[in-house]
Amino acid sequence: MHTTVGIIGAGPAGLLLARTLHRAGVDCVVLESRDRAHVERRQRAGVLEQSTVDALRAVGAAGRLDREGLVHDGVELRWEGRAHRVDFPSLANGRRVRVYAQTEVVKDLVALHLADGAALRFGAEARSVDGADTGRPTIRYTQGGRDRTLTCDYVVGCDGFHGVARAAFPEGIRRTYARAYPYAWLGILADVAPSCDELVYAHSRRGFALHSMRSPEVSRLYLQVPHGTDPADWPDERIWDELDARFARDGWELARGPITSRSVLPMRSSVTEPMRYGRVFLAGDAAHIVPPTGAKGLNLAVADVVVLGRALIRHRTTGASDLLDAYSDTCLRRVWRAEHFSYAMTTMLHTDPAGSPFDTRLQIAQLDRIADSPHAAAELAVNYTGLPLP
Ligand code: FAS
Ligand code: PHB
Repeated sequence: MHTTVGIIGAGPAGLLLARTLHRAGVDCVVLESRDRAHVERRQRAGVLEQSTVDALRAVGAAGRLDREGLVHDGVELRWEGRAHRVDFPSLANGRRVRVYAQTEVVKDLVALHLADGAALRFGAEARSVDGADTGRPTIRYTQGGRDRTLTCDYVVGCDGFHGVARAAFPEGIRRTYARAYPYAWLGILADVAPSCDELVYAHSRRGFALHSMRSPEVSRLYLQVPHGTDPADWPDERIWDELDARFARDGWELARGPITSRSVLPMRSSVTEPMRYGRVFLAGDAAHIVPPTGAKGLNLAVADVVVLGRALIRHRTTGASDLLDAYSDTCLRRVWRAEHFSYAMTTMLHTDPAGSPFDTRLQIAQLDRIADSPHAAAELAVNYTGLPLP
């Protein structure tokens, strides 16, 4: 079988790219190793930048998002008994964010793509990408117990951190920059109304905590835990007691409710350069990973495929390859900005087990600075709400 663009992975990156190309009449096939139910229920990100909302609107995939998404004009920081709200519109040229779960973005894109009769194959696991430096890169995959091949004009690896597309780049070409963090996140979903109208990021000497939400009835919360934590060691009572301690603030109470899901998420930063080799491209988590403290992961994936979709369509319709040739450099500038912001938010708010009291005082000084200086607060607001797309 042959297609113009072979896409590996039906996460936000692969699905948005496929919908963009399909609507422009560019033939593409998406190969997804898991089944539809798994892909649609995988709990991940929750905050969409304005640019992400605009990108989903541009492909007709923002109907439910516009109806159900929660518009947020700020976030609250808490530390040492202090609380400070960072206002987005006044500090970031009117920009704001939308709270709408990644699971819902994926459901919306899958439904639209299947309704269009587009080629989206579940249970199709890519094993390798060969011929990246030829005019006919080939994806070898298995589906229904059979080995198959898909020859392409271009291949885009949207297959996440553990995908296979990166391996198509020769060792001598691929450079990976990475940092691991000495902690992880325990994330929960709870059937209880959020105890705050906007997200609360809490620094505490016991560790970081984040209060987010999914709807007026469902809360999404995270707490910093040691590497290798087993979620089974954290029964509901222990989770709520620890969150209480970390969010503690006079006159504020954390509502409790049944926890319906819990999972541990490792924290890492990673960038693979370049994001293109020959006719194989990387987009989203396949190319870069950020710790979720800055709510950048999903939004970076969207930004990559907006740039790549524009470049592929231009090449197919005019023959010009200028945007394709600039893809990697164009995306990496934004990726590294987001990597730094995510690193800065993470190290400012988390308690390093090997850290000293001096480190804690530096974190408190950083947080005090954001509360006291509109310039420091604006830097956070501009990065959190996202830079305009290239
Ligand atoms: P994804 O990883 O979403 O999608 C890759 C797809 O490729 C998957 O469906 C996978 O099944 C498929 N695949 C992999 N190998 C394949 C193969 N060989 N053949 C075929 N298919 C293959 N970001 C935030 O901003 N906030 C958060 O709170 C947050 N929480 C996260 C929690 C977890 C557990 C993880 C892993 C990530 C989290 N992220 C968060 C980041 C996350 O949102 C990613 O940035 C986002 O999913 C990136 O989208 P994609 O690049 O499409 O990759
Ligand atoms: C979420 O709602 O899942 C979420 C929000 C903000 C973050 C990370 C996760 O920084």
